[in-house]
Amino acid sequence: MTMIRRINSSTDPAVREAVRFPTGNGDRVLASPALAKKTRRPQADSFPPTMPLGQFLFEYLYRRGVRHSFGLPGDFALPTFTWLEKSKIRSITMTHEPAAGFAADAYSRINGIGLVCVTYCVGGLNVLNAIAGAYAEKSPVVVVSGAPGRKDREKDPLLHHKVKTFETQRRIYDEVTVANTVLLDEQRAASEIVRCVEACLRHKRPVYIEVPHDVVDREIPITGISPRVPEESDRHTLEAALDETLSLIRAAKKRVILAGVELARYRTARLVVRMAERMNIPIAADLLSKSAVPENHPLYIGVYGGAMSSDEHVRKYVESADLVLMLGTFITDMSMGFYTAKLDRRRTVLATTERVSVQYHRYDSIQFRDFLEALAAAKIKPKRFKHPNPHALPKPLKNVERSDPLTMVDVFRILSLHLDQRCCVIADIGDAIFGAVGIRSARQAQFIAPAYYMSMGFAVPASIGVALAAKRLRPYVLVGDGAFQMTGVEISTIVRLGLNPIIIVLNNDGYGTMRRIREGCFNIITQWNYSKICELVRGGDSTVASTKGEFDCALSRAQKSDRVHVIELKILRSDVSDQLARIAAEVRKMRGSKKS
Ligand SMILES: Cc1ncc(C[n+]2csc(CCOP(=O)(O)OP(=O)(O)O)c2C)c(N)n1
Ligand SMILES: [Mg+2]
Repeated sequence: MTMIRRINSSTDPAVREAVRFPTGNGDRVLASPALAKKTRRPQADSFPPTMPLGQFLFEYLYRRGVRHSFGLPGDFALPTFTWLEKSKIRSITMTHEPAAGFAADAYSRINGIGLVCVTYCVGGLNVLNAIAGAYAEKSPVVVVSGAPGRKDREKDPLLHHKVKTFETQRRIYDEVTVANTVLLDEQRAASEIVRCVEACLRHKRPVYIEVPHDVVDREIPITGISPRVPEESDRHTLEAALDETLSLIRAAKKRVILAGVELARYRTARLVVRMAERMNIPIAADLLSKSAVPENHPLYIGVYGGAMSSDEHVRKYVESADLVLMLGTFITDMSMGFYTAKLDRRRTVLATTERVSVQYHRYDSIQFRDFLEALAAAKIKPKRFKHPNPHALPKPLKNVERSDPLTMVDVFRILSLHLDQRCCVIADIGDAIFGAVGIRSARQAQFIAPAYYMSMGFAVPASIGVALAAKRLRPYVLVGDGAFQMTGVEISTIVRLGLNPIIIVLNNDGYGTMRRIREGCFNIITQWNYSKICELVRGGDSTVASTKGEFDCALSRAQKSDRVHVIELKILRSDVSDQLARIAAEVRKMRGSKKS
């Protein structure tokens, strides 16, 4: 029987670490009092009455926490890039805009806000998919796009990079942003910039700022910076939602918290950990929120996602609980294991920044943080529970198995053995992300993946965003051969910046995930000699591994070095992780296709 009331007194160093950093990657970085103070909403009188537009734009972004920009210039954007260069923000030129978008997305998840700078349409529309992903998964990215000038637009000419009208790009961005603007009016430019940046920070979603090249140098009046008016919960609604939730918690025999991704985005994981500790409630995560709550916390039980759960014990525990507290959770087909999750509304409380639902009752006008704070402060008698998998940590590698061929299951096990709190695992789409559900480190490694939008090509560029946002984290990229062929050349930027991620290419000769669902020639890709990429970009080291021992040695060697490492793993075409095997079977059933 497990009974954990206080963990602060633990003698286990791993547990003490969890107590110090109880809130997932985002919190740790912004929890730095110095940065939090520097990034407070600026006062109106801290700016001169007028400034050149470009100077104000990047100064405001800097004061709101942006330290790096990812992108690629173009003629319409050159004057904007010149202001960026003069600012305190470091500009990182990437090989291709989609990669800039993924890097900025990962950076924003950790830093709390990020920036992409591109040129009109050819750049802006290239980065669109990554920004759509940032919208879907709530990542606060500011997109600044250079654009044709005010004068250029007068007679509606056919100008290079224009698609249909001069409004086309902004209108497309309307679908993937919470605020957008074209800075054609100098009088309103400052207040428009402030409106967009503040919306990005408030909603944790992308915004779009279009900067005509002949306006960016103009002197603009600095207006529109007003102090933040905090949004408040309706007191009576909050009390009613709380009463109903607490009576369910009191009555429940078996309770569990499903910690969601909004806990990381809104820096509120520590409230949920506190609540769990006071009430002695076990915590599960989902794929999108993995690592938001420390995985080495004694109350943590693993990743839940129906058939995609980290193990059957977690699945059974969550599905047999009579109360599931879903806090900050996105209920997506992916995180619910393609509808294999069994959670019915009668036994759930769902609290997000958008709503609080207790069983079938829905409460509006409640601030997420207020609800969590009230729960964390509530008095509830702790209940004993039986930890479903107290020995979930990976088994050490034995000497006798070192020469065995490497399987996907072992990839995640061996990697887990090498991780600690200085590591951030970034998983791309493919078996990299499905298998990563099973990563469990004894020492609180971080985890990032586009686990809802699921766009391939995320991980290698994201490692640049992670490395720049949190210098003390070393990225460990897990990427399939297919996804690597999309954005792997970003290693070129990694080498130029002197960063040192460890990039693990899972080479199973093609689109393994697709093959599991439906076989066809469309799943064939060209076999590359992945380890030669270091020669191409003229930097880093590489290894090829096909046994467990070789992978283990390659990781140790990479960890000792300060350069980027590419480890190519030779995986059998037919081999997949347990999670992918289960999920693919479900999808085949749903879609009626056969695996050959
Ligand atoms: C941008 C994008 N295009 C296509 C897909 C569909 N898709 C999902 S997994 C996958 C195959 C991934 O292949 P690979 O990277 O080799 O990983 P594996 O499945 O072999 O582990 C494809 C094509 C996607 N998710 N994103
Ligand atoms: Mg593959």
